[in-house]
Amino acid sequence: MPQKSNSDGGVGSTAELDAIVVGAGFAGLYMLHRLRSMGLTVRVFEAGSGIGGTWYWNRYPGARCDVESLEYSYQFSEELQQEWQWPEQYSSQPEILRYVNHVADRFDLRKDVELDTRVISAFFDDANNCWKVRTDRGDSVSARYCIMATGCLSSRNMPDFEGLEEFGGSWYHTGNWPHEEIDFTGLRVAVVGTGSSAIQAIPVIAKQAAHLFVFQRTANYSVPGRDGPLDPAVEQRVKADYAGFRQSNSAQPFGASTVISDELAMDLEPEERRRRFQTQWDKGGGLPFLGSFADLILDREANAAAIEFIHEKIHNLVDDKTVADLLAPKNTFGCKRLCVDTGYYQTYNRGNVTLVDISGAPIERINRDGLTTNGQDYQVDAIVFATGFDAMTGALLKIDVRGSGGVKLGEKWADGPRAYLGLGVSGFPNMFTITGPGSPSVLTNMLPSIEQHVNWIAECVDYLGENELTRIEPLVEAEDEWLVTVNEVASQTLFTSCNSWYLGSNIPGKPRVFMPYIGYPPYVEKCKEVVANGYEGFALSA
Ligand code: N01
Repeated sequence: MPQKSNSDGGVGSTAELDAIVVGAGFAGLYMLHRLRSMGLTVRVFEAGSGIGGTWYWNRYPGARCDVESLEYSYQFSEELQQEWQWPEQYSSQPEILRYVNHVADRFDLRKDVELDTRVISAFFDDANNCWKVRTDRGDSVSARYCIMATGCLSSRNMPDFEGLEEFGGSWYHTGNWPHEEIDFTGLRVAVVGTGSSAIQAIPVIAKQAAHLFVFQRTANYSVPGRDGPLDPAVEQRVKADYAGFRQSNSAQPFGASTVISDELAMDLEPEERRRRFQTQWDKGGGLPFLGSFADLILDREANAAAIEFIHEKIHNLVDDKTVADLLAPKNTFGCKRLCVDTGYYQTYNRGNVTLVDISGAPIERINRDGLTTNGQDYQVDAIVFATGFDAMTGALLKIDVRGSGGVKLGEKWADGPRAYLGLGVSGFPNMFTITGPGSPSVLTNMLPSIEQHVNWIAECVDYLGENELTRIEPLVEAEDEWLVTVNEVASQTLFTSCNSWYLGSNIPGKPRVFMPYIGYPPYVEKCKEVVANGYEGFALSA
């Protein structure tokens, strides 16, 4: 029965709930916690059979986070961050999933999460200023606010390979890995793709498989992760002033503790520059290497110096020169997400691993026994597709989202996403997107970015309730200006110089638009400014 909400967020609402949250990953769960603490009624719909989002689905062998554990964690509860003990410097997928489940129990979140329930449509009801949401299990619920916590890398990219249905073996996608242990022992295995997921999985699968064929279309840059146990002294130091640690991280360009050098690469003598790269390489991790100099993704010469260093490393690590040449990427360093690995390049020295170059000849077809490329057949028992995601917009556009006047989000975004600050979309009142396109999201440590968005949205909802306002949406002009800003900043970098999922160019037919905003601290300032100026750029009404 629809109830008249009596909570702050639902003044005068005929909606059943104050808010619906789509997705129970890190973003959705914290959103639930925040809104519920404000006394609002909230329901979370989650397509998976468990919570955790990315870390629920991506259970492939070797899956691990490339941001340090002490930072890739919630900061909203001092008790939580003091209590939790991370065993490793960089957490493995099972450990992160254990953590997020602990958080759900500790804050009693599960009772408002409906698992195994996919939202199929969300329509804005202009007359009542609320959202009507339908799910694949037949729920039909209305709420004042619809908050999309659908994730940036959650809609899998499964290319339409001809003949896949004929394949006689088993096949997997890294982003939808089975929950039971998959044992490749004694099998001939194909891995398609050489992005971050593949680069983590390949060394593990190679140790089990009778033979592993890696189908590489574009070589990727990877630096060693150098995972290890978390140093108790580091943990103690951070925990002694966790708030201070978080505060200083938020001032860094990626919102992570890595300090980005303010020196320019070409200001150093070649030997000195090399020593710096070597130090960061030895330290391990993607951000430390990217932060070797201030201008690696800004200046061509600096970029070329990083390329030269990594190429040399690949040639030192890989015995066969032809294989090393193929593994050495040709594109701009850092314009695709830098990968982090544990023994990736060395894996190609194993007798049971073959690199198959498909840069000039795509996979032609899949048949009962395996794959064919360049006229050659590769017989395999299993195929692992590590082919990535329809990033940042894919999950949202899978839902039939219709705003004011029935406008479809898919139509509004036909030429690429348009959103104000990655938080809201004009024409889609009372809808918020957590780490949506136009926000720094994927170019930062996701956890603080998620918390910053959730806090902003919660405070906004509180403000609307306090002021008896029932409707908020970005102004078209503000949204347009923000899009210009996002593009201007990106065009000053080398990010746009190669095809990447940041640009949507990994998905056939997707408009080529640089989606994230580069620069965490200025972005956070901008969000604060918008609030200080009475939600500047948004239209608010009762
Ligand atoms: O996906 P990707 P991912 N035929 O898009 C290839 C995060 N992440 O899942 O480059 C043949 O990077 C494609 O080739 P090409 C991280 O942000 C983080 O690996 O398009 N090949 C590419 O090699 C990361 O960036 C962590 O030419 C095809 C690969 O598949 C993001 O998730 C770990 C093909 C896809 O690589 C996505 O990573 C894992 C086709 N038809 C992921 N289609 C950590 O924190 C695609 N490919 C460490």
